[in-house]
Amino acid sequence: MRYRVEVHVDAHTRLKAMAEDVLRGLSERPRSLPPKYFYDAVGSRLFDEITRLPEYYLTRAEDALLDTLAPALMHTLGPRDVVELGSGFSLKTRRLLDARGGGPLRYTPVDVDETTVAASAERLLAQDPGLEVHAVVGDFERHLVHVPAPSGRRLVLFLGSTIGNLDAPARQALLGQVRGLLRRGDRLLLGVDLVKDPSVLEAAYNDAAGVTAQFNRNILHVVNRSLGADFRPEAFRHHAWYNAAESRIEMHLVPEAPQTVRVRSLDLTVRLEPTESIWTESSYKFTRASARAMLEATGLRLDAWHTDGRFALAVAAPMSRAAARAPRAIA
Ligand code: SAH
Ligand code: AVI
Repeated sequence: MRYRVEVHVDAHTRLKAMAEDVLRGLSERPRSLPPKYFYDAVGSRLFDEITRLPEYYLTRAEDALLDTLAPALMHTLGPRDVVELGSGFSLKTRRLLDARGGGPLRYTPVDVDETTVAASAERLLAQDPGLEVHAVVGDFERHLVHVPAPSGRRLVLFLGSTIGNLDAPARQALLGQVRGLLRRGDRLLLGVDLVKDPSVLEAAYNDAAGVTAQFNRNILHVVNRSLGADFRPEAFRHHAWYNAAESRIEMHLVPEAPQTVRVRSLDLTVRLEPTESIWTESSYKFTRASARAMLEATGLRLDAWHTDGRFALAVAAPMSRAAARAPRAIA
């Protein structure tokens, strides 16, 4: 059997988790919603559109880096087991899979959006006779324990700067789990967006065609549909700005006028004022030093750093237990 899918987010569990997250996020100040709820079928399609926008350089930059790096990486590492977190449409993954030059390989995409995972698996299997797909539909922060035992040398992919959508404690927790998926000789390939001129960063999240604004408002459509809320998404303004002190783009939804929102499933009523936004996403930007420190804090060694000056692909290896405990020499 070449295709297997395990779904770890049945509708009931997903709704329960979303209810808890939304209740917490809307009750706290600043109000917030977790970005993983952008990605229903519409949100995934809008993100795909974002990746082709002239202002959103991230995907093109990473794709070009992968194009250059893939043959040497796949040849040197020779993986037989590829796990990808937040795989989405697995478009860039093709570059890596193709570069192995055939041969058996098991691909394990892990993503919350089942529709996208299934469509991507079908496409990859049709194109690649040597491939076996064992998909895990779930939350990569909670369900990595369900990634099957390695079928050979493993390469874990975490592309697209999705690591940047997590704050520092969540990044550390997730990379710690990724470290647990790796054995000696295995590698992590991590895509990170770099700190740069704020005008370039802000343009990437404020495109002229307004697709990012639609993507941002989609989270309110998801909450309306899933939890019986009555947000009026069109009455919110998209606001994305670069917070240089925290090295992150912050994406917010600002009510144009006071709005009272009822969330039926939570028995919750919230009064939103134009002075208070809903914080929907952070997109952290890195330097080589900050990426290296982040990796080392979880027992991963920065092995190689490929960059075009805007985006970077970090190749990381698991440190031995002794090296992970030893104090780091100053570089
Ligand atoms: N890797 C692709 C897609 C990036 S978009 C690329 O580089 O273009 C981010 C992807 O991560 C989406 O497919 C979304 O569904 C998934 N995602 C976001 N949060 C997630 C979570 N907590 N668990 C699993 N998947 C998640
Ligand atoms: C998926 N993630 C890395 C994107 C980002 O750039 O933070 C999501 C996104 N948000 C707005 N535009 C794209």
